[in-house]
Amino acid sequence: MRPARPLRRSAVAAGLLAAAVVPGLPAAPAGAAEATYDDPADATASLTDIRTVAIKHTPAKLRVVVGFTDLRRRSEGGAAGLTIFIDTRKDRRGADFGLTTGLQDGTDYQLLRIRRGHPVGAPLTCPHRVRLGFAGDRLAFDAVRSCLGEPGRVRIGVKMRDDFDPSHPVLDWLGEPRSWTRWVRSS
Ligand SMILES: [Ca+2]
Ligand SMILES: [Ca+2]
Repeated sequence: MRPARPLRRSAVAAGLLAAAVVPGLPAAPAGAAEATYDDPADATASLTDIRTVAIKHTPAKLRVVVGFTDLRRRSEGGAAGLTIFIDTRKDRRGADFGLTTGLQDGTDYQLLRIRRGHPVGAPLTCPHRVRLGFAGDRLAFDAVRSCLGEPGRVRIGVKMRDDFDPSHPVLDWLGEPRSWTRWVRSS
């Protein structure tokens, strides 16, 4: 998978503005290192409809946890996959990194640099991993912060594509298509 087109530097979508900050954490954007977002059941043709996304940005690493309607080890049809776009630099338009992964057991995944909407160079080998939790319908992506150039703040976009029926792929974004979360600062 690769980004289909250059990512625009869009404002946070209305759906994301309504998202809730994790209870018990400071609600103010400045200094907050953790944020969660709900996404509606708006891609019900796919079991991997995106329902929640949680971001945790610490001095050590970035963690993104994506929750789905029903994450299963195997698909009876075509495969589904996920792209997490990671924006780390405001002075470069759009995403600076992208994580692509399948959503079935034993899948491969790749973390790539992105410039002007396109992957560049070989997959990164710095410490990062994707774990699929089928019991909890969750995907967890972790990357050490040095993988991403030690960014002071990050924002992400999340896109799911389900090719269960390849003639009718199902797409689901967190929020509006090509939208971003707010910036999440490292503590
Ligand atoms: Ca959804
Ligand atoms: Ca950028």
